[in-house]
Amino acid sequence: MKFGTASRPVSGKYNGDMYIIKEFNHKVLISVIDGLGHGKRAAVASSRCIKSIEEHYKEELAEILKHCDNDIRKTSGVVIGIISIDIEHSTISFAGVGNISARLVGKNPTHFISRDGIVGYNFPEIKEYTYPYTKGDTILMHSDGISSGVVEYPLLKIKSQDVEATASEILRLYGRDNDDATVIVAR
Ligand SMILES: [Mn+2]
Repeated sequence: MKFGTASRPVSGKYNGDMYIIKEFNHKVLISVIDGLGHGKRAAVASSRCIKSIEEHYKEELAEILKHCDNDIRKTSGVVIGIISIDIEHSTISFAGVGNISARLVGKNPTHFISRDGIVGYNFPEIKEYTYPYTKGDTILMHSDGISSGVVEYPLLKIKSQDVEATASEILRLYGRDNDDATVIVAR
């Protein structure tokens, strides 16, 4: 798979938005994390969550999220979305807590659904959704620093344009000027 990523803080040097991508055993894990608020506190929460995922990324999505929740209890918390693609079995799974948007653009378009809550503070029961994944389907994942107007971004570009170009363009066109913002495009 190819991955296009774009991320920037609202201001200053600390970005509360972070992401992680892991490829292993014919699987791909993609996660976007948004630390509550912004600045250093948000960045500390997100980076501890990344560390937790680094230690547990081969586990089930619900387990990964539970580890994050346990490991970042002393921080201000994060919202998170995680996608797992199983290349061998042609499936895509999603689990999320809070406001991270994840869409599958392709043969069977899907907008994944997150549970309300905050990882590290108010952790909900996790629900994992699994759908078919066809080679060439594109995943668009972003934090709420990207405005909802992004639904008007042309599907044709999401499906066929270079993933790096798409991620940069979406951040430039739809990045809100009052929040950290992150976009991942994967195909
Ligand atoms: Mn945000």
